[in-house]
Amino acid sequence: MKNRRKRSLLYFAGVASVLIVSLIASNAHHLARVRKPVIPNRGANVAREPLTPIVEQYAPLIYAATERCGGRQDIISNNDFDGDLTGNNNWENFDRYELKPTVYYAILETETHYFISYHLFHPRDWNHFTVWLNDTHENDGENFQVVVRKNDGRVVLLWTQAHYRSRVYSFAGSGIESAATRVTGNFQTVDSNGLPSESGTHACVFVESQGHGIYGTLDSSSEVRVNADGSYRFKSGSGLLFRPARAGEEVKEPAITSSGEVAYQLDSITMKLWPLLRDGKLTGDGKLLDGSYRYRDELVDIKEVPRFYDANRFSGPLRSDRGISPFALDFSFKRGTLGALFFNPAKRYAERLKITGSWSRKYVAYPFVDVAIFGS
Ligand SMILES: [Ca+2]
Ligand SMILES: [Ca+2]
Ligand SMILES: [Ca+2]
Repeated sequence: MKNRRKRSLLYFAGVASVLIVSLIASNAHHLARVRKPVIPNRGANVAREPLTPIVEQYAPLIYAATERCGGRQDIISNNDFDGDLTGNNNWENFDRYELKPTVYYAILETETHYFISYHLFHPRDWNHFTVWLNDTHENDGENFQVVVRKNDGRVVLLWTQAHYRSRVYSFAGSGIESAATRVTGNFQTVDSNGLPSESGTHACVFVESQGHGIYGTLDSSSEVRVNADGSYRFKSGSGLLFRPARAGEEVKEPAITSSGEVAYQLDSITMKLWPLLRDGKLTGDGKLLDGSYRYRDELVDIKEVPRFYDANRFSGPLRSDRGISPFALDFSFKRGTLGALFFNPAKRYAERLKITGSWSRKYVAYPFVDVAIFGS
């Protein structure tokens, strides 16, 4: 009897030791400072489109909190940094290739407004300490969008996405008020000199470290403060300001991730990713994106609106595909309306918010009509 109890105790002590050792082993890499790799970024050149100059004029300032040790994982990157549009090798290739700070965009124009969708990609959603559950995942994506009033050039709305939820920011005089969706509050813009200004064209957003949720810089969840003189301070003391690259300026991964300004490049989703989605080459296991819902309204019928990046690294009971895709824009993540803010924002905002003043639903040169392959 005594021997059996002793054997049980030894058995449980052994199991506990194995668990503790493997927990330590699986977290050991978090202790190491993540260094910039030597293999150059393998991404394709950026694509431009006729309205790219408008996108450049309104290019956002991105205040990204970074972790002092693992800050490289908080750098926004092109999603083909390893030379392919395959999602499920990005966790592994993260350590091998340089990242190239990139902001993806898609722009739609109506008779009265511009709608500019932005997408930020990180190869890893990460955490300091993992317990083998869904606290980290391969590939991470989040979106935000600005709405510009054409008659005076003002940015009248900022919409941001954080962890499958979203927020709307606007101001008195924008003609945009709460209705079915609540307006969270005001947002910040800066002028071409980097100074906060109501008429500034560059919206300011804050991006979290690790989970990479996006908020307006005036939101209560923002961990950066942008001052009247354009200076800024991160709550944690560690962060990067990603700003649009100047003409001829080289865009490259920063060697230091705890402070400083980093130039980013702009790349067109409409020119680069949309043709692949339209032709069925972008979604499914082994491709870049996955987990699609259909979106259709009176304007467009998209059979596949991918919700996630494709991935194969374990991230919990809901499978490994994670990180929001560049097309998955809406106020919720629900089937039926997901994609509405990407493909038909003029209609979607008018459904969810109280909008007064001139607001056209008629697009100029709508680029997503060529969807014959998806029509049924
Ligand atoms: Ca890849
Ligand atoms: Ca993988
Ligand atoms: Ca998949």
